[in-house]
Amino acid sequence: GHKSAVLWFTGLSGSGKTTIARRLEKLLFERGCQTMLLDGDHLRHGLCGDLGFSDEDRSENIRRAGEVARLFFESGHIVLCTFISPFKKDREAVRALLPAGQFFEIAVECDLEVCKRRDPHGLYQKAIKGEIAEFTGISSPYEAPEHPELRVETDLQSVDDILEQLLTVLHQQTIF
Ligand code: GGZ
Repeated sequence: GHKSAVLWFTGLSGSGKTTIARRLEKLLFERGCQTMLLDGDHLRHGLCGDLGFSDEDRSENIRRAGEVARLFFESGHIVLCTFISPFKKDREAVRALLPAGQFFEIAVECDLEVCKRRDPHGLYQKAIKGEIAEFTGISSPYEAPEHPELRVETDLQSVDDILEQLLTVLHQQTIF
């Protein structure tokens, strides 16, 4: 068995949140853990399909995501959440829903220039041309975490390296 936990990955578009979370989920699954991956891109097609990218809509997006995370947490899952979640106050509100020691804010750091170069969906290019308004890092703010449980640097570390770091933190907190 294992304890439930929420791992909250925050970072810019293209920073690698989804890539890391998918790899970690696979690893945890292989070790018999019950996991749930909540991804910004996915929720925005369903539960949060009515929301855009204004500051208010992003806050509401994170509020709903946090409530869903809590439900899966209560049912015993290790919940992996990948949302840009650019505002400190919104991330703190999610943190407040969960017990200390079982909530992990993970700062997925990556130089903005590297994110722009990766540009997996061509969104940065569009944002720079002004075709997408309020794009995080270009025309909308990102507030980096000050005291995350873990910081990873995807432009400097390998994914394997980061996975090892994540597993160490989960072990230290006796999640599994
Ligand atoms: C930021 C945007 C925007 C704007 C569309 N700003 O990298 P992606 O493409 O696949 O994932 C991003 C996703 C961000 O949704 P979140 O729910 O994580 O955002 S937030 O936490 O701020 O509510 C990006 C895409 O949506 N996308 N327009 N203007 N990202």
